[in-house]
Amino acid sequence: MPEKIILDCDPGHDDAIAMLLAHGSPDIELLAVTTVMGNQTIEKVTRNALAVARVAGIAGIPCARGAERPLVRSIETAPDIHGESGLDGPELPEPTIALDERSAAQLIIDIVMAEEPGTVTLVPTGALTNIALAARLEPRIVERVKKVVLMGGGVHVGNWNAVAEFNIVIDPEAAHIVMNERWPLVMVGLDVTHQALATPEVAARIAAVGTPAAAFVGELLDFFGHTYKDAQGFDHPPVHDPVAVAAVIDPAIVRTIAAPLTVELTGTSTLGMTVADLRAPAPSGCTTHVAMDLDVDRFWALVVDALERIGHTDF
Ligand SMILES: [Ca+2]
Repeated sequence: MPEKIILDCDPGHDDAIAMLLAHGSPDIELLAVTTVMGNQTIEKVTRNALAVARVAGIAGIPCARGAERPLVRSIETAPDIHGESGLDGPELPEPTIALDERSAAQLIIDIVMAEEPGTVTLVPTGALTNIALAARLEPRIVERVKKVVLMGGGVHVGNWNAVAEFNIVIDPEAAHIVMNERWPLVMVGLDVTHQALATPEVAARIAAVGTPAAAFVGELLDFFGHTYKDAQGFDHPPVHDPVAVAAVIDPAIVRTIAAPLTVELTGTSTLGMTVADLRAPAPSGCTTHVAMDLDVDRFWALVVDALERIGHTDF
């Protein structure tokens, strides 16, 4: 049985690839796509999500717009990485699917409450604002969700300050809520996503798929590679978000450790740090896990396979 997921994202170059992987994988049933501000404003990332849905050939599932600002703080975006549109590089097609009228948080609640308990996995690849709002608005979702597999954070490493990752630090209060709920949670952070580098060899394998969607990914990676080089000094860009989807497709693709996990909310130099207590053994009943290593070859094989299965889309 494919794993049912809701992808909550802020496209975003790597979010777009996460959407394509989720749609193209035979082991995933994509129930909905929801958006959250982050890489760009909610207007821009929502438009991008709908455009990517067309590129991927995603249809017949709801897509809903979510939070336009963090719970407490002012909005912070990442144009130096994702450009002014949030998805600079390829030309974006006009969306062909309409936005659901519900908020992202409400759509998440409606789906989780309608599906069998223990069957829906939440995959947030942006700030955790929508997930936190949904958990507060309908606390019963916490025991009904199968697990939360999020891209964000890192074990005491950062990309937005010395120890904080972007998705977490732009709404640390939301992350604190999500990480301190009792649902099973896997943090797919920088420790593993910095291993998911789009090398020239990877780009060549994607180009060889030879479809419009694969060419679209190639243009995304080209732009992403330049900004990651300029802004963060990477020779090859880390493609963060699809790693969380891959960890749902095949949990063995990441090596995880059970560890109590929370978020620093008051640090003077460590705001947004994800604090994992790695002192063994983890307390019994610990529901949080951190990913530490990635099977890089298997990861890219899943991405290429998904693109091949998507085949030719019309956009
Ligand atoms: Ca993202």
